[in-house]
Amino acid sequence: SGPSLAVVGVTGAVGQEFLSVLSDRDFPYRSIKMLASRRSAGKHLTFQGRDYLVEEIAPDSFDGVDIALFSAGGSISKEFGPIAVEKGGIVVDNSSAFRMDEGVPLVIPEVNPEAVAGIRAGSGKGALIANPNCSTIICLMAATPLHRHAKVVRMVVSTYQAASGAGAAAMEELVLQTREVLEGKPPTCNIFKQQYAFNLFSHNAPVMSNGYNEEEMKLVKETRKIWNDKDVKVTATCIRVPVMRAHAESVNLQFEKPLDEEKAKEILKKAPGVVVIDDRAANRFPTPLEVSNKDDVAVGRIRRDVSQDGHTGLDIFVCGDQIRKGAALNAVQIAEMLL
Ligand code: 11C
Repeated sequence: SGPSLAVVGVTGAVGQEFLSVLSDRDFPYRSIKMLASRRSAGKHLTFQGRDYLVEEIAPDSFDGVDIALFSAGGSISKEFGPIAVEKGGIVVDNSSAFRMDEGVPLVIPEVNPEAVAGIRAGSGKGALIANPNCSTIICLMAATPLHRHAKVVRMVVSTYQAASGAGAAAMEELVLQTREVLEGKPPTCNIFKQQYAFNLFSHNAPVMSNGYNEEEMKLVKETRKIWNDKDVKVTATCIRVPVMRAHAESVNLQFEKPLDEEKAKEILKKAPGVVVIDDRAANRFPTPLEVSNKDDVAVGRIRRDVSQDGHTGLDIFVCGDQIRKGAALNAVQIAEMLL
């Protein structure tokens, strides 16, 4: 029993993680279709002890599908998302294709679950729901509990983003380059067109006319939509670092009301999906490695911003698994709310 599922982009890094998360959380389903582009169709994969053929995505793939988890890139989402919806399915889309569309909920279950109120799987009424960008999810998991308490008026985000955000091929290239550099060979630069191992660089998303890259503007726009606050001021600088699968973010917050660091720590300790790692004496704070393959986002370096008067400013440092909470886990949590 349970809904009929489809996983679109099942052979990708996020697609594979969808399967792990569905399994880990005992997500109920009566059938599951494994879908991918022509390149990956025809492969076999094992899920929960059963063999599945990966089918090429086509319009009739969505006949009878109640929930479709999409992570196969924006163009596949644009082409097939509306078809799945028309056939009465609910699409939880991990691409940026529909995030800013009016009427499409952009959801982090711990932050704005109310955005999916009234959407039910199996009702025959299709809907699109967007999964936010990974940097936004990880940032807002930590910033929102504080925002609820003292209202954020301005947020400055600096990211240290992992290879996984650019897909499985980027992760493989980081390993390859590291080996090549250590062996004194020129590194293979297919994905980012520059040396990634032992280096870092501005995020690879296209740079826009205002000088921000698209990744940075996603943090600005998605935060406003998720918080339903068009006035919150957000600025961001996004950097790719040679880390495998978890993003780190430095977040500077300015509040409307005072919020001291002890209270902030107390709030974050109680926040669902958040763990506090903040041991000043031992200089122990969150690291990407520590949160890799974990569900929770880790927060530390919780301290008063000495550049702001009174107690209206805080600095925090957040780490979260990009493939899990930044993508697959968040999408599956959304799907759970539809049951
Ligand atoms: C990254 N956040 O880490 C990006 C990748 O809008 O879903 C995902 C882009 C998106 O590079």
